[in-house]
Amino acid sequence: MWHASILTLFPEMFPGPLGLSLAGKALRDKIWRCDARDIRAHATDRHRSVDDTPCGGGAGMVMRPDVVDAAMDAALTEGVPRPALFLTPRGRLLDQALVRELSAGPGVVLLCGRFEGVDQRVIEARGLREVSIGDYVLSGGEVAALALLDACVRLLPGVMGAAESAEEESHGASALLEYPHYTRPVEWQGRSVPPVLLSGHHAEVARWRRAEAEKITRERRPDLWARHTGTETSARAIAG
Ligand code: 6GU
Repeated sequence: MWHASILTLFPEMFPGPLGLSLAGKALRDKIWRCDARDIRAHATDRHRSVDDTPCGGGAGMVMRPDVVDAAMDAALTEGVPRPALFLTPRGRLLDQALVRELSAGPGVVLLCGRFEGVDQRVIEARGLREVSIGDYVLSGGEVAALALLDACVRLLPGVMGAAESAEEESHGASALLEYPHYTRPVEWQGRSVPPVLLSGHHAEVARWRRAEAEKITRERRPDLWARHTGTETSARAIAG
């Protein structure tokens, strides 16, 4: 069973929305396990403190290395060794390549930061991989952890349908953005479904979708487009 341990000051936030829908079904099917742990359970003083003022001064509070380390120890004694990640806006951006790597392994231990941060020494001592889910600031790592877990769980064997899995595989690291989708009614509020989609010509439909996916990727994500064209070029070179 893929095993997620989450170290947080708000364990009630898990599994949260992941207890519903696809991930919730997978939880009930014992495809994965969601083990939320309260960092505060590892506090040692009579005030149960998990944070302290920053050395050097400044605003906010910093999570104590000894408390975080004890929480990590407790999580890692369960089952097989797993990669430990610290969710922070200063981390490396999460992408589908890292999601695939984590999903293919035994699970993850996720440290959710609150306050201004976590003492640098425990990040280094534990070799925590620092990961961010995007260039904006959340009030804590919990919502980011939920996003990461959702992305990993949907790739676990038995979670998605075979069709979606095959689709995922074919995209590889050089995904284009999706082409636009349409369904009935064919005419709605004066807007029509593009006629090619009603033509029954499968090859033309595929060509149209490809062109639309390329157009939207070029317009919205020049970074993805550059990576895509680069990969296409090297794939052709390898194929000779
Ligand atoms: Cl991982 N944490 C926080 N607090 N904010 C974020 C984030 C993580 N990723 C993007 N914004």
